[in-house]
Amino acid sequence: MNAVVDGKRVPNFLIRKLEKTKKNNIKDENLSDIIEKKGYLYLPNIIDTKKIETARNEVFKKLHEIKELNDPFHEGIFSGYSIRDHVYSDRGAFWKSISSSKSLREITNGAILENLMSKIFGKPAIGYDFIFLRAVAGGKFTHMHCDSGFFTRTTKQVLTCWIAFTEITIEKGPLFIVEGSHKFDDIKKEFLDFDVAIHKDKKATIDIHPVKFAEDRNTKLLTADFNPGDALIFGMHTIHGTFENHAKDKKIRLTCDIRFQPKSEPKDPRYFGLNPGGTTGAGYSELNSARPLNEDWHIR
Ligand SMILES: O=C(O)CCC(=O)C(=O)O
Ligand SMILES: [Fe+2]
Repeated sequence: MNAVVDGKRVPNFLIRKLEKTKKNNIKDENLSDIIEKKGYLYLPNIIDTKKIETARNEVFKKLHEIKELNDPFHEGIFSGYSIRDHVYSDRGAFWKSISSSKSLREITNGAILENLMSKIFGKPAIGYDFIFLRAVAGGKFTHMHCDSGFFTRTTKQVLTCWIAFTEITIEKGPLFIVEGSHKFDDIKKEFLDFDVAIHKDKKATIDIHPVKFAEDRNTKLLTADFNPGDALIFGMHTIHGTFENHAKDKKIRLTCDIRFQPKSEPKDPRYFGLNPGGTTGAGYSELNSARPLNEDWHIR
C-alpha cells in the first residue's frame, strides 16, 4: 500500500510513524510539554467508537440520500455521482446542517475533548463552533500548510484537533505532520503575521511537493493507520497536509477538525456563534466539503 500526493508516490523511507500518547498516561504526562517538544499529540482511541459510528452513519446517510454513496451507505463507498445541487439550493446551508448534528457535536464540542484541551492549556478551554467536517473522495488531498493564518487573529493560543471517523490507512489519504516543522524558523517567520483572509496575494498552501519538502529539510512525514475515534492535536505552526485518497475500494475518508483556545482569550467572531462566517465570511459554503463529492476542490 502506497502513500501518494498529487498522483506522485511518496517513498517509504520518507514516512515514519507518529508517536502515540497512551490514554492511560494522559493523566500523568505534561501534555503541553509534549506539544512543545514534538509539535503534536497522537491519541489513538480517545473517542468512543460507538459514538463515532453513530455520528458517521448520520453523515453517510445524508450523503447517500444525495446519491454520493452507494448501498449500503454505512460502508461509505463513493458512487462517483451526485444530485446534491438538485436537492439542495444552498450548499452552505446543507453542509451547516450536516455539521450541526447532535451526535457529531457531542464528539467535537463535547466533554472529552474540552476537558483534554483544558488540561493542555492549564485553564478552561472552548472548542470553536465552526468545524471542518471533511468527506474526501478519491483523487483528493489537502496541500501542506500550517493553521496559523486561519485561526490566530485574536489569540495565538490555539490548537487544532483532527479526528478520524473512518479507518484511514495510507491509501485513504491520512493526515501527515512534517517532523520537527513547528521549529522551522523560516516558516514560522513567513507565516507569523499572515492572515489568509486579509493578505489575499499570498496563499496558506506551501506549494512544494511534500516529497521534495521533506527531502530538502532532511526530515520525515509522520502519519499512522488511523482508526475511528483516534485524534491528533497540533499547534498552529506545525506543518501538515494529507496524502491522497487513492483507495481502490472507493471508500471515502471522513474526518473532522476543530480548534480550541482558552475560554479567557478573545474569540474570533468568525468562528463562534450560531451563524459563524468562517475564514472568508461565506459560512459553511466556503468549505471544500460543501462541494458535491464529485467536484474538484479549491486551494487556499
Ligand atoms: O483533513 C484534512 O484534509 C486537512 C486537515 C487540516 O488541515 C487540519 O486539521 O488542520
Ligand atoms: Fe490544517
